[in-house]
Amino acid sequence: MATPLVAVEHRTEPQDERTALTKEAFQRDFFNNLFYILGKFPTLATKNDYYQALAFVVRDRMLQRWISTAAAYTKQGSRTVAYFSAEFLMGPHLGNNLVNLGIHDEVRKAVTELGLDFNELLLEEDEPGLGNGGLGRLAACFIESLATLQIPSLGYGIRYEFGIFHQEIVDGWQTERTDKWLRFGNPWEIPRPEWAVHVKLGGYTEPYRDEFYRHRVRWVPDRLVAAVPYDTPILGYHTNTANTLRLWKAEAPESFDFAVFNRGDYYGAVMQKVSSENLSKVLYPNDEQLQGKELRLSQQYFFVSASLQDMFRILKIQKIPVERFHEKFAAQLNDTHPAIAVAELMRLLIDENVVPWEQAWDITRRTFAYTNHTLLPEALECWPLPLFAKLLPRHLEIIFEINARFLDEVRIRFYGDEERIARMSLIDERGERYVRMAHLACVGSHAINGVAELHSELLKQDVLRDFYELWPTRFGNKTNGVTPRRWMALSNPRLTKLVSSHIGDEWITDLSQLRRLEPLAEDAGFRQQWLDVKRACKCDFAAVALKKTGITIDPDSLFDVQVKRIHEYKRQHLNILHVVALYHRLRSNPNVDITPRTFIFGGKAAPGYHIAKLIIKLITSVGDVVNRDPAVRDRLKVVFLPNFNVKNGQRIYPAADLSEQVSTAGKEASGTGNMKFSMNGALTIGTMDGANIEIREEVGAENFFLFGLTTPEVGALKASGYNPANYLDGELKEVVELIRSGFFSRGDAELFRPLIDGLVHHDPYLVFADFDSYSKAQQQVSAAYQDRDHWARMSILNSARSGKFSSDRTIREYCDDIWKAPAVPIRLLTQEDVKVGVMQ
Ligand code: NBG
Repeated sequence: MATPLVAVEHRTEPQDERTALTKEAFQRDFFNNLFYILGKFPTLATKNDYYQALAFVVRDRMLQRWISTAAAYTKQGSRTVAYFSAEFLMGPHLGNNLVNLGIHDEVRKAVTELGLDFNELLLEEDEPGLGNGGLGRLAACFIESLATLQIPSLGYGIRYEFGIFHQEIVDGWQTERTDKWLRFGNPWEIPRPEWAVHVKLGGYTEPYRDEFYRHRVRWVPDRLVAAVPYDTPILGYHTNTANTLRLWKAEAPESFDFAVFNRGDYYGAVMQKVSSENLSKVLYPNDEQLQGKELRLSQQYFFVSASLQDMFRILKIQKIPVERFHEKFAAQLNDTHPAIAVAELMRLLIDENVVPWEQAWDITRRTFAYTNHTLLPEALECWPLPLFAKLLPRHLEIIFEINARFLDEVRIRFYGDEERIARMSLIDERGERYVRMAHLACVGSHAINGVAELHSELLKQDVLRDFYELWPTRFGNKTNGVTPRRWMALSNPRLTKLVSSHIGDEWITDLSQLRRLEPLAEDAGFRQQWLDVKRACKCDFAAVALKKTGITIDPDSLFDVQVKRIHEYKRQHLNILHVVALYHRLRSNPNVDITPRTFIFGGKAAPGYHIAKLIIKLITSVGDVVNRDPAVRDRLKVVFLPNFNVKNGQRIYPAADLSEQVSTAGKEASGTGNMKFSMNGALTIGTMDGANIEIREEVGAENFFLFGLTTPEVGALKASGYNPANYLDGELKEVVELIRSGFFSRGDAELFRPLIDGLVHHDPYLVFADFDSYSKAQQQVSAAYQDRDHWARMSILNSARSGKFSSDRTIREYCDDIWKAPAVPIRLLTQEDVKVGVMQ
C-alpha cells in the first residue's frame, strides 16, 4: 500500500510580529538580536556576531513551525520514525534553513542593504561535522527528506563536543586539529535538561523476587551518566513541518559527587564529572574501520539507551501503553553502531516494564529495521566478550538468551547443520569470543537492507547469506539518495535558476521532473547557458582553491574531481598513478596534444591509517612537481583541497566536469558523492560498483565512462591467485619506477616505498589490474571534452536523468516498505493559539 506523501504547500501562514517575513522585520530583528542576545553594537561586533544575529532571525521563524509540529504530533499521537545514528553530518544550517523557509533571496537583500556581505556571514558558521563521511551525511539527507515529506520523525544521535577533526596540510602531510565547532555557541540547538535521563554502565546483575513474587533481574551499575538532549529543528522544504534532531550530551548526574564529596574528596568528585563528560567528547574519526575501544561501545550504548528511554517518556505523555511501542515508533538502525538497541529495548521492556519475554521480543522485532552500509570485513563490528560483560553485564545475559532461542530456531530449520549454527551465532566462538553486532541487528529486526542494488545482492550472497537463507523476505534494497535542496538549490543557485526558468521549480521536491530538461539538450542556446553556468561555478571554485592552496587553476581546463574519505578501496592511488602517467607522457613528448586538466582531490584519512596518509602525501608531492614544471605549461594541475567537509563539498560538486568513482568493484556499498556530482552535471568515470551501476543505467551508458573489472571478475582473479607484478609493464612500469626513484620526494627513494611495495606485492584492491582499463577510459574522457558541445549534451543528460537519486525517493520507499509511516501535514499555530492553550 502506497502512503500518500505529497508535500502540500501551506504558505499562507498566520504571522506574528516576531515571525513576519518582510525585509523590514528581518532588519529590525537582526539588530534586536545583536543587542539583546549577543550584547554587541556594530563597532564591536565581529562577523560571527552578525552571523549569529542573523541565525536568530531565522530561528524565530522556525520556532513557530517547530512548536506547531510538536503540538500536532503530540495531539494526534502520530506514528513516528526514530532514526538511530551515531553520526549526523549536517553541514551548515543557516543557508539550508533560508532555502527551506523560502526566504533566502529576501534575507540576502535585507542583509546586503545593511552593508554586510551575505556570503561572508554564511561562511562564518562552523559546521556541525558530527560524522565521518557518507554514512553520517546520508542520515542528514534523510532527516531533511523526512521533514520535506512531512513524516513525523526524530533523529537520535550524539552531540559530540568535537566533531570530525579539521584537516590541515603541512609539508604535504595531513595533520589533524580539533574541531571546536561549539566555540562561539550554537544558535540552532535548544537544550532540554528537563528531559535528561540516566544511563547506567558497568557493575553486575542479581536475581530477585518482586512484591508479586515474580522472578526478576536487577542491574546494579557502578556508574551513572546523565544524558541531556539538545534539540535542533529540521525544516522541510516549503512546508510547515519542523521535525527534531535530538542529540545527547553526557554529563555527570546531579548527585554525582555526593558520596565522594562527603568523604571530603572534592578533587575526586570533580574528576568523576570529567569522566562522565568524556562519553560525548569526541567522534571517532574512523570510517569503515572498527575501533574496538571501550569508550566507543559506551558512546553507542549511551545514546541508544537515552533515546529509548526518551521514547518511553513520549509514550507516557501520549498515554500509549508500552505494549504498543512498535505501533508508535519505527526505529531504523543506521549500520550496527546502534545495534545494542535490540538488547536495550528488551531490557527496558522486561526488567523495567515487566513485559513477558515473548511479547517483548515481538515488540522489539516489530520496532527495528537495520540498514547495512559496508561489505568490508574490517568494518563489521564485533566486541570482545570480556569488554562487553564489564560494561553491559545485563545486556550480555539478554543477548545470550536471544541467541539460545534464535539458534533453536536455526537448528529446527537446518537440522544437523552445526557449522551453520556456529556461523550464525550472535557470539563468535572461533577463538577469543566476540559479540557480533551485525547478527544482533539482523535477529532483532523485521527488515534488513543494503544501500544500492549490487550491495543488497552481495549482502544476500555473501556477508549475510545465512540470514537470507533463513528469512529471505526480510531482505530488501533501498538505494541511497541525496537531498536536492542542499546539493542543488542551495549549493548551485545558478543552475537552479537556469533549470527553474525552463521547467519551473517543482523539480526541487520532485526530482524526476528534471527529465523535462532532456529535449533542451538539443537546444544550442540552452547548451551555451548550461556551459556558462558550469564555467561560473568553476571560476568560483578556482578562487577558493587559490585562497586555500595558493595554486592557480584554469577554469577552462577539465576539472577532474575525487572527493571522499581517503581509503585504499576507493583507490585515490589509481587516480594519482594516472596523473603521473599523463605527466610522464608530457615530459617524454612535450608536443603531445593533451586536454588540459585540473585534478582536484579532497578527503580525510583516519589518523591512524598510515597508508591513507601516505596516499595524501603522494598526491601533494606529485602536485608540487607537476604544478611547477614549466614543461607542463599549465596543461596539468594537481590540487589537494584541505579539509573536505560539507561546506567545501557545496563549492566543489557544482564546479566538477568529471566525477571519479573508481572503487574496486564490490567494495563501495553505494556512494552518494557520485549522485551529487551527476545532479550538478558532472560526468562519471567509474567502475561497476555501488550506485554507479544505477547511475549509469539512468543516464545511459553513452553518457558514462565505464572501466575496470566487474565484481565476479574481481572474485575470479583473486581466486586464481592475483599477482600484481604481472601487470607491471609499459607505462605503468615507468610510472611506478618514477615514484620509486624518489623523483617526487626530492630523491628520497624510501618515502613511498610502503605504498609502492604494497601495490607491487599485494595490491588487495587490484589497482594494477584496473590501471590499463582506467587509463583508456581517461583517454576517452579527454577526447570527449574536446567537443564541448557534445560534452554539454552529456552533462545536461546526466543532470536531467538523476531524479532517482533524490533522498525523497529513498525515504518514500522506506516509508512504504518498512516504516509504514504516513505524512502528517501541519497547520501553523500563532502565538495567540499557544496562549489560548496556556489559559486552558
Ligand atoms: C558508507 C559506504 C558508502 C555509502 C554510505 C551511506 C560506511 C560504513 N559506509 O558507500 O561506504 O554510500 O555508507 O550508505 O561508512
